[in-house]
Amino acid sequence: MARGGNLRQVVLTSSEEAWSRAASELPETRPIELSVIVPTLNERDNVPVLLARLDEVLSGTTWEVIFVDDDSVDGTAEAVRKVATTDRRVRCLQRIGRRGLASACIEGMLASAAPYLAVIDADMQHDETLLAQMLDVLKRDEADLVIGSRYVERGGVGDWSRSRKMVSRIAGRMSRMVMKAEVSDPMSGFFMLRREVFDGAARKLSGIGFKILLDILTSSSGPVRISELPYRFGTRHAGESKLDATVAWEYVMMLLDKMIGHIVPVRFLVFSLIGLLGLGVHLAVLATAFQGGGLGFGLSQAIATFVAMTNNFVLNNVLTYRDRRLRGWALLAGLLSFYLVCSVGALANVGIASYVYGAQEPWWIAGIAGAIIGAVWNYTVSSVYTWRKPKAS
Ligand SMILES: Nc1nc2c(ncn2[C@@H]2O[C@H](COP(=O)(O)OP(=O)(O)OP(=O)(O)O)[C@@H](O)[C@H]2O)c(=O)[nH]1
Ligand SMILES: [Mg+2]
Repeated sequence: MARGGNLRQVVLTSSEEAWSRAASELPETRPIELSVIVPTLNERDNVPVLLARLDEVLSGTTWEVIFVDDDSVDGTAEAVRKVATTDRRVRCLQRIGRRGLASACIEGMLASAAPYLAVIDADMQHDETLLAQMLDVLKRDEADLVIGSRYVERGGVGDWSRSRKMVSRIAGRMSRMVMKAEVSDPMSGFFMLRREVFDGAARKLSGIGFKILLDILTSSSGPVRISELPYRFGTRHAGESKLDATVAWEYVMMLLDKMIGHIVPVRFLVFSLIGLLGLGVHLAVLATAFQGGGLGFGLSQAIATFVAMTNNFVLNNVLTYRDRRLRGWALLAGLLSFYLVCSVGALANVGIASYVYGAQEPWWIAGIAGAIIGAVWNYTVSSVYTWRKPKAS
């Protein structure tokens, strides 16, 4: 990894030199030193406040801010673009039909050319006055990544409830399963790093969920020198929290992805586990309808199949594909396509199992082979047709 507090050395070809000369005659000539990436979801009223604060604390450097907005319904993107028409330092990257804090930060960083990158929330809970100090640490080459930490001396989590403190502590302990470096606040959403650190990690990032720093720390390609600066997590300025129970679930998915993602895609694993659960649901409904309800076997089996498929669809929509979650009419269309996909999957399952059984293999090997082929088919095809292009809510 390239080191040094100064900008990277770039060798220019003659045509690039001509371009660079032409660019230097434009009114905005100083190269950007720092890109501040701000993920946003319904943060319209926080935009002007954050901009004013960044303007104040970053006066000593050339900076830009990239808001990565997931098509907020409150007009956050419009508010950013309004300022951007007169202030070149402000940019909006609007994602349609996408969700996810971590992936938003990744795409914001990829959209930047600056040698230093910072990530900060839009709601003023992070202490933006730390940004200049973070930049100094990097420029003095004392570290490659600086974390705004709530868990070092003089840091703090503010007025969190006891349950939130406990969840945060448990999540911090769980992070040790995938992270070797000793970092007191790997769950922080407030940090600054050299672009080389990000570039080295970019292709290995899982991009799932809320915890982009942990994702970067566990994906880095070489040793990263880390510094932690204390800050007290503040109270949200305007708007509402986006934390909900599924954030915890996404965290588990991210950890699983880090641990076994190189062997089997974590989405496939979750999809298969839901499939297994679906089998249980199927048998329970079959038993109730056939034995308890006295319906004919064919009808009971058909009812059980529909209930199990519907159950699997709902769970996959909420858990496996939270980032592409279908809502409204798209939910209905998705359900119908899922029925279709699974019906073909069932045919493939039975066909393969019969073929393997016919080839003199034991019945259970034939059964497992059919189930695996069916699961792979259902997963692959539903990821293309059912959860491919969700509508943003
Ligand atoms: N682009 C994008 N931004 C998001 C998404 N979810 C949350 N954010 C933004 O990420 C930042 C952190 O989200 P918050 O809801 O404030 O989460 P938090 O600070 O951990 O929790 P609170 O203390 O309850 O505010 C905010 O700027 C949100 O607008 C998302 O799915 N996409
Ligand atoms: Mg917040």
